[in-house]
Amino acid sequence: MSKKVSIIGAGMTGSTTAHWLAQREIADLVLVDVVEGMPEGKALDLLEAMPVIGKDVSITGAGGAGFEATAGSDIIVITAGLPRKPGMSRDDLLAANSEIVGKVAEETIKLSPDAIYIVLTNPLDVMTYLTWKKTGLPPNRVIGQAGILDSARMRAFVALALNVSVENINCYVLGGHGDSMVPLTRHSNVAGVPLHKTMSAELLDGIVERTRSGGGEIVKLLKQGSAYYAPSAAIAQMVEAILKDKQLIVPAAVYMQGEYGLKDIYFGAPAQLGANGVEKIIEYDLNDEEMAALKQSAEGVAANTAKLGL
Ligand code: TXD
Repeated sequence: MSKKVSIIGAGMTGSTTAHWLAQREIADLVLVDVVEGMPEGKALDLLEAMPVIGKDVSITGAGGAGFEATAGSDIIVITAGLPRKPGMSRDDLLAANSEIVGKVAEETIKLSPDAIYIVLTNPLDVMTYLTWKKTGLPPNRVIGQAGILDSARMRAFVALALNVSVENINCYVLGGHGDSMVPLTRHSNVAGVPLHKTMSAELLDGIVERTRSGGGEIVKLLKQGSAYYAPSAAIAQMVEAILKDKQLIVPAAVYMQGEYGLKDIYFGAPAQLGANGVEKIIEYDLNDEEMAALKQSAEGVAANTAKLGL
């Protein structure tokens, strides 16, 4: 039986997620949006591309928030909500997006009680927490996407600086998905060589800074909307890890139950993804400075999570 992945929010990240997933031919896809016609149109367009790339995938769209089409999903991806405008922080989106995401979670869980949720909507850590609360699922079945993207940005900048294949570059960005994210330079490496041994401290500092403001750099260039190719590629990697039970370790927003000394927040940490969603949270050996940076990031996430009043 085919697996089913429903993507709620057929905007830039949602439709691009469908694009990456269709190429992988791992699940039938449903695109849902409040806008009428748009998800149907995008789904049909993508479906018509399948003969060209030789993939047999069912792709359907449902406008007017037609959640019935999502019934029986194995994975629900939530990208519904507003993106940032130039000058806005991710946290500025909290009020508007919590209304949207809360409703999406409540409606979809009724139709897919066994689903695993992957959340993208900003402010990411808080929206993932909200989804967990509203669905009532165990925390391993609700995951937020941020860390793969933030780490991929850092990997891309290192690859550019060193002229080395992106495949050789391992970078780990933990913490909240915001300006206080924590790029772990000590744990990052180029084919096993610690990052700081491959470049000057100035160059590395510049890469860390560019990683932290990587989302804003794109928002500023686009002038309308925010990044979508890399974020959606990250979701597709998570979906694949779950559907294929890969036990893939990636940084993701996961529910903290004492790991890194943190509790009752969704927060970016290395997580092993498999058929049950989050199979395990990996704890790195962190020094005092790294722990302090994580703690500071966590305080921001906790303060924002408290605004939900849940
Ligand atoms: O790494 C990350 N976590 C992020 C987060 C990376 C990129 C984008 N990130 C956030 O995802 C971004 O800040 C936004 O909060 C979401 C979605 O970004 P996207 O770029 O896809 O925004 P769009 O193109 O505006 O698409 C959002 C769609 C749009 O088509 C709306 O009509 C729809 O969401 N929408 C809804 N769909 C279904 N149901 C409801 N209620 C609804 N409300 C809006």
